[in-house]
Amino acid sequence: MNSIKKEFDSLVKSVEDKESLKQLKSSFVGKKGKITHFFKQMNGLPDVSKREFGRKINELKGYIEDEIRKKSQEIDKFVKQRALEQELIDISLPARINKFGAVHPITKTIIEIENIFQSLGFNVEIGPEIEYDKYNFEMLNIPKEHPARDMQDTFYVNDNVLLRTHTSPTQIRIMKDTPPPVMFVSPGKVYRRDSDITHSPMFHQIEGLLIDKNIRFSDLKGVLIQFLQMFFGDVPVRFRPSYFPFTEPSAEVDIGCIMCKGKGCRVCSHTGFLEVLGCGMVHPNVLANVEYGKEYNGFAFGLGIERFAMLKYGIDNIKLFFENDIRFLNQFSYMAGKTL
Ligand code: FA5
Repeated sequence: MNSIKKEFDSLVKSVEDKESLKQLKSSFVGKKGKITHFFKQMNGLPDVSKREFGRKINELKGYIEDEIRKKSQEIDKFVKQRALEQELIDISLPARINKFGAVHPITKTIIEIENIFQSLGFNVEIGPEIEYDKYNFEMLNIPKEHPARDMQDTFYVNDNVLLRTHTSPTQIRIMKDTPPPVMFVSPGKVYRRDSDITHSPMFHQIEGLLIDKNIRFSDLKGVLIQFLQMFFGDVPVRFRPSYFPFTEPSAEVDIGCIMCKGKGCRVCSHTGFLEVLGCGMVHPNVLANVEYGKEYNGFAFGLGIERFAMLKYGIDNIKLFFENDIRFLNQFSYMAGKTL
C-alpha cells in the first residue's frame, strides 16, 4: 500500500489536464484500479486482519480521492487564469480614430444658406438643369433679340432647349403651377461659357422668390441684410442700383470686404466692398407671364454659391472646388472641427 501511495503521489504531480487526471483516477480507484484490486484480495484474510486491512485501504482510497479533487480544482483554477491572461484588454492602448467623411464645401454652403432661409420661413424648391429657352429667357422678360442674352453665354441643346444659365427659371416653373403667395429658395447647378479664377463653366446659384400682396423694396432689404449677417457675421451691407430684365427696380448687393475688413485690398479692388448677389422687385411682365393678378408683387434674388464659399472659407481659386483634391476636401471634414 505504501508503494502504491508513493506511486500515486509522484504521478499526480505531473498531471496537467482533466483527461490525464481522469485516467489516473480510474487506474487507482476505478473498477479495475489498483485499490479495487486490494479489496478483492481481502476475501482470503482472517476476520481480524480483514477489518484492519479494510480500514487501511479505505484510508488510502479516501486520500487518493481527496488528492484527485484538489488536483481537479487546481487544474480548473489554472485553466481560468490562463483564459483571463489571454483575454486581457490593454486599456492603455490609444483608441482607434474613426474616419469621418467630409461634406463638400459647396454642399456645406448650400445647406447653410438653405437653413438660414428656412428659419425665415422660405421653402426649398428644385428645378431642372436642362431647361426650355422659354423659361430660362423668354418668360423672364428676355425675348430672343434682347441684348441681355449676351450677358450670359449659353450652352444650347437645340433651338428651344439649353443648359440653364441661372436658377431664375425656377421662379417661372413654381409660379405657373402655384397660386400666390409663394416664398422659396432654390439651389442648383447652372452653366455658362465662362472660365477664369473666379468663374467656372458649371457653378451653383441659389434663387430666392417671395410673392404676396403689398411687398416693398424695404422687405427685400430686410430679408437680405438679415441673411447676409447670419451667414457672414456682422458685416456692412450696401445696395447699388443695377439692371436685370426680370426685376425692376434692380440692385446689386455688396458686403464689406471680408479679407481687409473694408480697408481696401487686391480682392476688393481697393473699394472695401465685394459684390455678392443680384436682386430686385419682380418685373410686372414676369408676373403677367405666369398670370398672377395685379394685386400681387414681390422680390427675387440670385447668388453664386462658389462666391459665398470662397469668401467664407478664404479660398482664392474656384477650380479648387472641382478638382477633387482630397487634401483640400478633408479640410471640410467633421474632424477638421467644422460642423454643418
Ligand atoms: C443672375 O444670374 C441673376 N439670375 C440673379 C438674379 C436673380 C437677379 C433674381 C435678380 C433677381 P448674375 O449673372 O449676376 O445674375 O449671376 C449671379 C451670381 O452668380 C454672380 O454674382 C456670381 O457670384 C455668380 N456667377 C456668375 N457667373 C459665374 C461663373 N461663371 N462662375 C461662378 N460664379 C458665377
